[in-house]
Amino acid sequence: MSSDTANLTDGFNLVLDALRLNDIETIYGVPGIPITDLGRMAQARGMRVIAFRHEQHAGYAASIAGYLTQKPGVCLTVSAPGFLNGLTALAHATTNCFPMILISGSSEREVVDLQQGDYEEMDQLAVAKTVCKAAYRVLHAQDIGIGVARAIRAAVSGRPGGVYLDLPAKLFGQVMDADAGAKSLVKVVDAAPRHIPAPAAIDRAVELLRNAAKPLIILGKGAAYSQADNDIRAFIEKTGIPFLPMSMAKGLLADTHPLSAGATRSLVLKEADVVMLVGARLNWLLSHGKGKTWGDAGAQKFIHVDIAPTEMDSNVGISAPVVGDIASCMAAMLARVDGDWRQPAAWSGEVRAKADANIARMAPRLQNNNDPMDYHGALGALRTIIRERPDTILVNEGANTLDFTRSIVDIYQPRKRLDVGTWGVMGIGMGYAIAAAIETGKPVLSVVGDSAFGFSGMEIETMCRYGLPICVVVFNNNGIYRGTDVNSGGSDPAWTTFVKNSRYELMAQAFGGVGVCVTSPSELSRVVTEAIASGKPTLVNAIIDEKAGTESGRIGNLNPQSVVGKKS
Ligand SMILES: Cc1ncc(C[n+]2csc(CCOP(=O)(O)OP(=O)(O)O)c2C)c(N)n1
Ligand SMILES: [Mg+2]
Repeated sequence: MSSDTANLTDGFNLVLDALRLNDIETIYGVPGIPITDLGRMAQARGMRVIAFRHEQHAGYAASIAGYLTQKPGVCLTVSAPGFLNGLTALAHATTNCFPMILISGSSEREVVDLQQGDYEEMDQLAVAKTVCKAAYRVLHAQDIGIGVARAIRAAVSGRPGGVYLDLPAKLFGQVMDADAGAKSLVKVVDAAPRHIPAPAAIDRAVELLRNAAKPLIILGKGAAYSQADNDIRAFIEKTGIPFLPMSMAKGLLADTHPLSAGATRSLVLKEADVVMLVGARLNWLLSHGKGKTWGDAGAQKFIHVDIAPTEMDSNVGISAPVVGDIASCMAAMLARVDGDWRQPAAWSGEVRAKADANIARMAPRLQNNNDPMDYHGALGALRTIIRERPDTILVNEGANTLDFTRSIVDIYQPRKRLDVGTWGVMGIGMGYAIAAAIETGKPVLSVVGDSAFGFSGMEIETMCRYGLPICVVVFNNNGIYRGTDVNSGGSDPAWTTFVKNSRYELMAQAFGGVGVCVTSPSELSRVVTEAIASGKPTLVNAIIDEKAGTESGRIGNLNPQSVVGKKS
C-alpha cells in the first residue's frame, strides 16, 4: 500500500471486513466483473472462496451451508446473468427456510435507472424482491457494515430464508478513512434471538398430547435445523410417542429407533388422533393435512410447533398452536413431561408391529445381486455402507432414485440427509455435496438420478479441483423415470430418454478424479466403500435396469391427464 493510501480503506476491504467480523469465512461463487478482485482479496486474507462452474450450484451450496451451520451461506455472483443464475438458489433457500445471502455485483444505478444500456444492465434489486425474504442495496462505503449486518439478521432471525444484497460496481472502489471504516462495521449481536413460546400455548399442547390415545409427532427439517437434537429425542422417548420424520429430518432419531413410524407412514397418518408437527409444514408433502391420506376431517387434532405464526391454520385448523423457536418450544414441552406421564403403549406397539412387518417384507428385495441392478439391490448395498459409516452425509436427488433412497437407506444422525426439499428441485446434487464436504469435513455420498446429475454435472470439476471427499453415484437408467420410452410421432428420441449406456464415469477421469462403472450391487458396495475410505473425489456410474422405475416415482398422481388423448 503506498503512503498516500495508508490511512484509507475501500469498498472491497469493507465488505470482507464486515463478513469476517460476523464469522463468515467461506464464500461460494463464480468470478467476473465487478467481483473478481473481491474473491482474490478474500483468498489473500485466508478466507475460503469456492469457485463453481455455474452460479446456481454455488447458490445451492450456500443455501445448504446455511442449513448445516445456522449461519447464512454466502453466494457471490456477477451482475445480470450471474445474478439470475444465482436467483433459483435464493428462491429455493427462501422456500426451504435456509439462511442464505446472495451478494451480486451490479451495474451503475444512474445508467440502469435511465435504461441506457449499461454492461449487464438489470434492476436486480427489483427482480430479487419477489423471491427472497429481504433485499438491500448499499450505495456508500460507510453503509457496507450496516448493509451486511441487516442481511445477516434478516437471513437467520425468525423463520430463516434467502436475502439479496446488491453491491454496485462503483461501491467497491469507493475509499474512506480507514478508522472511520472500521468504526462503521457492525457485529450482529444475537442474530437469531430466541422466541420463547407462551406458557399457555405449551399447556394447551401438552394437555392435548397427554389425553391422546394415538398421538403422533411429525418432525420436519425445521426441527433438524434447530439443532435441538437432545431435547427432541428426550421428549419422544419420555412420552413414548411414535414419530415420523420428513425426509431431511431423518436421523434426528435413528430410522431404526423403536418409536420410528417411518416404515408405516400411511397407517399413522390415518389413525393418529393428535398430530404434533415440529418444524414441518402442512404443505403438499403432507397432503395439506386433509383428504384420503388422513383420518376423518375434524376428528384429528393438530398441534403445530413453528416459529412463524402465519404457518398456523395454513391448511387446516390448528387446535394447539405453539409459536416460538423450536429449541425453546421443545425445552418447555420437555419440562412438562413428569413422572406420571402415561406412554401410549398399545398404540406404539401397534405401530411397531406394522412397521416391522413392512420392513421384513422389503428385506429380501434389498439382498438381490441382480445385474443390471434394480433400485432395491443397489440401495440395499448403499444402506449397509451408511449403517457402517453413519457420519456420512447422504445427498439425494432424482425421481425413483430419490423415492427409493429415502425409504430404503436408514439415517442414524441428525442433518445427515440432504435432498431436493420443498420444491423437489433437480440440480442440488453437486452444490450440496460440495458444501457439505467443505462445511463439515465429513465424507459425502451423493446418490443422484442420471437426469438429476445432468443439472449440475460440470461441478464434478469443482469437486476434483478442491480434492473433496465426495462419492457421487449416478443411477443410470438411460433417462427420466425409465429409459424405455419411445417417441410415437417421429424419429427423434423420446424426450424422457438419454444416450443409452452413457459413460458418466469418464467425467471424473477427465478431471483427475476416480471414475468407475458398476453393474451389480456387490461391485457398487466395493467401489463406494473404497471411495469413502480413500476420501478421493469419485464418480460411480451405476447401471440400473432401464425398466425398473415408474413415472414420476411416488408422485405420479400429480401428473395431469389428457381426457382427449394423443392427436396426430
Ligand atoms: C429444476 C427441475 N426441472 C425439472 C424437474 C422435473 N423432474 C422431476 S424428477 C426429474 C428427473 C428424474 O429422472 P432421474 O433423475 O434420472 O431419476 P430416475 O427416476 O430415473 O431414477 C425431472 C426432470 C424438476 N423436479 N426440477
Ligand atoms: Mg434416470
